[in-house]
Amino acid sequence: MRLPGWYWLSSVVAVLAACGAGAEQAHNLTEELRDASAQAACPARLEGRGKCEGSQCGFQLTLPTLTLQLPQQLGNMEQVLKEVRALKEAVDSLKKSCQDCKLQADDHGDPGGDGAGPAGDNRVQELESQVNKLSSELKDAKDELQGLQGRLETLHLVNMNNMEHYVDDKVANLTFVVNSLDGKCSKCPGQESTQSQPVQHLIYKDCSDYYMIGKRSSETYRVTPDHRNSSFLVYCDMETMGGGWTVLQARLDGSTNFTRYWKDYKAGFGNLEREFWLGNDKIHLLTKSKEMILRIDLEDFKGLKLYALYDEFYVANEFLKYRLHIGNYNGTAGDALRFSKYYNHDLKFFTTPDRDNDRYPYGNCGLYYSSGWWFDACLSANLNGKYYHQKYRGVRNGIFWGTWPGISQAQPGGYKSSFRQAKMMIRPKNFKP
Ligand SMILES: *[C@@H]1O[C@H](CO)[C@@H](O)[C@H](O)[C@H]1NC(C)=O
Ligand SMILES: *[C@@H]1O[C@H](CO)[C@@H](O)[C@H](O)[C@H]1NC(C)=O
Ligand SMILES: *[C@@H]1O[C@H](CO)[C@@H](O)[C@H](O)[C@H]1NC(C)=O
Ligand SMILES: *[C@@H]1O[C@H](CO)[C@@H](O)[C@H](O)[C@H]1NC(C)=O
Ligand SMILES: *[C@@H]1O[C@H](CO)[C@@H](O)[C@H](O)[C@H]1NC(C)=O
Ligand SMILES: [Ca+2]
Repeated sequence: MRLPGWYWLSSVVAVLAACGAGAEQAHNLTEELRDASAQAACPARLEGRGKCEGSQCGFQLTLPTLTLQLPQQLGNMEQVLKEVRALKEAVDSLKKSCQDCKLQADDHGDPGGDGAGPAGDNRVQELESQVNKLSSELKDAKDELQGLQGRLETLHLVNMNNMEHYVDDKVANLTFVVNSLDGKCSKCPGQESTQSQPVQHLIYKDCSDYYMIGKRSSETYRVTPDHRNSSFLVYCDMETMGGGWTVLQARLDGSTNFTRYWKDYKAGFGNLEREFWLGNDKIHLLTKSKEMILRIDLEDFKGLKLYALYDEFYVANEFLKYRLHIGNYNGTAGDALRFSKYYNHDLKFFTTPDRDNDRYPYGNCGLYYSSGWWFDACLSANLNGKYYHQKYRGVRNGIFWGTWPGISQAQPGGYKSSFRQAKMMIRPKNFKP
């Protein structure tokens, strides 16, 4: 009997060979950077210097009259290096578990096992050498850049984002391969349960992944919900109801203007530590990557705090105008997103003052209510309304939650109540704190 794992392994290594081309292509960043779309904005070139021998491969930075600004990007390289080192450890442990596996197979005198075992072993070694190579090249590149920094600090630099995306992508790809290999390889036939030891998560898709590795402080973390896209920072709430929440939106003092255009809501705006909208593209990626629940926390100026929980939450992509999907409601604040037959934000498109996708035929709800939101015709909730520091009169364009105590008794021309705080955050449905 042959070990099915080894067969599988060989196809994975084929994939790896392509991405291991990563290790080779890293020699030739020139090519990668040329491909990148942002290249037009990047007059500088980073290229392999001469022939690359073994893992020693220098980088040369060619600068016309330009721009350098390294520190932040160097920080990112540091991060990548760390990830590559962690990958290397994962490969080491994989290698070990595969060896153990092979010994075990030999013990059982598996007749068909000969050849397959050692071949698999070689492939893990190959994997290891690819990781080593990538790691040392990254280190060279980093040293080189650090060396340059002194000389170039008066200049303004290079759009390093291309390189960052490129490297991120390679690391994500390697990680994916290592993680999948682990699932197959660490299980020896006949010894499924005792042997397997999950490889440490190397890609954090959202805040719950940070929670799982023991992070308990509420602050910003870098997440990669989809390894084909670049990673980005999010604010994690590690305290509310068990923690692990990725915050999508926060209002607390009116410091950020939420009357914004489509492109702003798409990319996100504000300050992650204070008030912000994370951005519709990011929200889409986060909610696509795992099944999420939504929690909304609200507080009024009397100090009343209530919440709403939706057991599903998904935001479609831009092509589908970031259409909202919410599940069943639970909580204390009332189901204002699905208020009635006539006011229902579920399954509505996103509307901004410059992009009318709402159900109101005579005008743009986003323009009238000064915000970007999944307007119906028009609203029973709007957490992106204006921040009023006290009750106000006129158009109800403040932060609004239609099921809030007392709100329905308000007179049409009278005062409207306002909110001190609002927050929207998500967490995987299957998360158990
Ligand atoms: C890894 O990269 C290779 C080549 O770039 C690609 O063909 C492959 O699909 C990638 N694998 C994953 C899991 O993205
Ligand atoms: C890198 O890519 C460029 C452009 O495709 C090519 O001309 C050059 O020969 C490559 N260099 C190496 C070392 O492969
Ligand atoms: C917010 O931005 C909008 C659009 O640019 C502008 O009209 C409005 O005056 C701003 N509000 C505040 C309070 O700055
Ligand atoms: C993810 O990639 C797609 C396609 O390249 C792009 O349109 C989108 O803006 C990216 N999202 C983020 C959050 O970077
Ligand atoms: C709502 O949440 C509470 C507290 O978590 C739980 O006890 C209750 O069963 C939930 N109700 C529904 C309808 O899911
Ligand atoms: Ca309309």
